[in-house]
Amino acid sequence: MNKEELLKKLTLISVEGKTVKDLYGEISAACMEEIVKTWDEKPARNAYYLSVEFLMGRMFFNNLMELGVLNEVRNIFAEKGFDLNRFEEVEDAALGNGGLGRLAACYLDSAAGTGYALHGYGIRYRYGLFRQRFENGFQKEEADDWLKWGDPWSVRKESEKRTVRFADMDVTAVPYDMPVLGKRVNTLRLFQAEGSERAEKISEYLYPADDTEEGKLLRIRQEYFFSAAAVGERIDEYVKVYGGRFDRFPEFNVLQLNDTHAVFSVAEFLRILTQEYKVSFGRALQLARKTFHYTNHTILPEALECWDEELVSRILPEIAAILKKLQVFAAREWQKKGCGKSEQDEMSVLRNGRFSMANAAVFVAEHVNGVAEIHTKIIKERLFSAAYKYYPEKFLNVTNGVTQRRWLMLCNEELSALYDGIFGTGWREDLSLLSAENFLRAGGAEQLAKIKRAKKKQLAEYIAKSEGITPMPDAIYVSQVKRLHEYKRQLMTAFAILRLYYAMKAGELADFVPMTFIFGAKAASGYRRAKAIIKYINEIAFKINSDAEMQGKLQVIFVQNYDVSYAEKIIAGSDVSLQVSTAGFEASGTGNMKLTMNGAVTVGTMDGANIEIAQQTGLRNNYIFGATVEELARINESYDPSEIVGRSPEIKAVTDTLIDGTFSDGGSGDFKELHTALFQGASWHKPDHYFVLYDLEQYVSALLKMNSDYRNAGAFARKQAENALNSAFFSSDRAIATYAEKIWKIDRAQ
Ligand code: 26Q
Repeated sequence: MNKEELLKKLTLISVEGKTVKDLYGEISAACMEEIVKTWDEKPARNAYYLSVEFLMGRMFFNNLMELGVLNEVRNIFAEKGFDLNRFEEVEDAALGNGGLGRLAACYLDSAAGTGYALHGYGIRYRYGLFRQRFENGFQKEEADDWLKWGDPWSVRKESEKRTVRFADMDVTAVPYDMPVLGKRVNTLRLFQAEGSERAEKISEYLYPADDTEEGKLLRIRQEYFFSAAAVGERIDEYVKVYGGRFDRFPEFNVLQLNDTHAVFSVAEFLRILTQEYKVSFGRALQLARKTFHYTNHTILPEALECWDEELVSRILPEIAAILKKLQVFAAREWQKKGCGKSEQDEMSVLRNGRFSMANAAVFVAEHVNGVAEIHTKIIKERLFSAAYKYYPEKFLNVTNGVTQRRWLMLCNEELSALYDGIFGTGWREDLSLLSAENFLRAGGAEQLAKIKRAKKKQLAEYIAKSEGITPMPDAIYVSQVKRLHEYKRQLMTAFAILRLYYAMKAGELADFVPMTFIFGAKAASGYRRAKAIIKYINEIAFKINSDAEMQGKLQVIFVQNYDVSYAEKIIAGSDVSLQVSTAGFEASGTGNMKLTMNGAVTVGTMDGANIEIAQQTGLRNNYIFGATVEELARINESYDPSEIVGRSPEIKAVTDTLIDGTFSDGGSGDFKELHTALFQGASWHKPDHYFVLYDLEQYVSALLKMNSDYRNAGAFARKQAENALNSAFFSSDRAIATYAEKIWKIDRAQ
């Protein structure tokens, strides 16, 4: 890339009479012109990340940073009287729901950043994840019209479009390529569905749920659409060079399935080889088993995809037939291995008229991985225990990671500059060069505390501007930012806040350091209890924030439309990270890593990657509480939440607010429903399925311990420093290097 050339070009752009959108388009286009010249040739062996979601976030600042021109361009336009931060109005492309989609984006970033040829395949949704507004405390959803800003960072490849066939229609898949910048320039290829009004529907909306409550034909169409386009393209490219013998296909193509959402690509691969190239089913399967790898991201039963055979047969009869045949082949293999009947049932691809996409993936994939140590243990011992027994060599753990380029260098320039001063700039490419010891010796803790104050101030200003409420300047900023889900237990945080509130009203907690709780979360539009929890927290926020006695003491803010760009601000400006899922439910979490990287201490449970975070950064620097997986397994049968409220008038007072009229749910009955779920059970779950009340007391104690530790500013800064400086393991550079070495067997470009 010719940096001088680019800067010259940018200098020539005039700002007179132009809108933010005009300038955004022009500057981006000028950068793209340079980028496409350097778009790398692919090496022989490439890995492909097949994901129905890529939550890329705003590309502008990231790409300018990667091009090494961000500061110069800032200055060039500042001189012209235009503040580049105006581009903060530009909406992100939110083509993902949450963790899984953002992980895909971090992985593309790290692969390009460290020089691995990893490319993405996905869907170019016309509308991304809905934009969230609160109306009287209720979540309202609005379409995310991200294209109104144009799409200057991708290139439509008209000549590379292809046809995807369904029984009832043909659909054209038109690729849009987005360069992913780093040491290499890789490609994220998103397919847009075209050809007819019905066809276009396929890529119109991202499914706004992170579970599958409503199994839908449209979802199957989406999954097959991009899976078939991707695999069809890989096969065509191969055949062009090597012809119709597929022996060497796995040598050049590594296909990583981001959860089961792309498992149709396996069936499509088998279909093309057997039907179009007359390869035998057995041989095609052998090849598939050297090509595909599967990552599991959830053990929630409602999120494990099972599709009705009838449904799949209706629109994809050949694919249904292939999946059935897969079941027959698998059963034959299991028979040979001597698997018992119940084991075979547990592993079956087709059972009771439903295809299990996870079992298909596990059977075919060469590798199956979980995303944190505890999660991998759970999939080995519980979710896929039979498969683990017969195919132990397939299973491995790759703990998730996050890219320090976006989640440190971009969102926390101040901390990054401090690191440069102490360590030189090498840490930017190798986070493990950070040393807590050297940092502390250089007086880093005090500096970090100063930076944290600055980032809190920036965050407070941003929240004030966006939400119309100003966070207290000297409070502890305590954040819980993630999708709204019962297992993530935002409701438990709400109860904990109420406990603190009532205690203070009763004149207790004299030494309490002021706290501002910051929530960010979207609820799936059809997930009633999740929406009720949002309303409940907003009611609590309203009550506490308007209570004169709480001024300067306690504050609750639920930000609207939490997205990647908002995350960048909250993550840099938080003192405390809340990671309080029910043990065994959060596969990994990645927000926990981002917050740790920015020096927040964790108040959290022994779940997902929290466990590894505590190991890496030290138990003494965090506040780990609550029941472990083992403990929950032990008490599960006998657990009775009403016993807890019977014992504790404080907890009773708090849960009663769901039904005693303290807060209004607008007459919807939603709060009552939350209460019912806690004490009677709901959705075929036992009472308090997520052990909210079981862990509540310990949660409050952990918060109070943290609060009292905060009084010792020096010691607390040291904790924050040890968290930030020991977070290298959670770089997605490490995760990608592990995938590359253990699963993909690909090398870094020299
Ligand atoms: C499936 C079928 C139909 C409609 C929607 C879905 C669907 C969509 C999204 C199912 C699941 C998801 C997303 C799951 C997810 O984000 N899981 C998270 O993955 C992260 C990255 O590994 C982990 O850190 C989180 O712990 C995990 O919850």
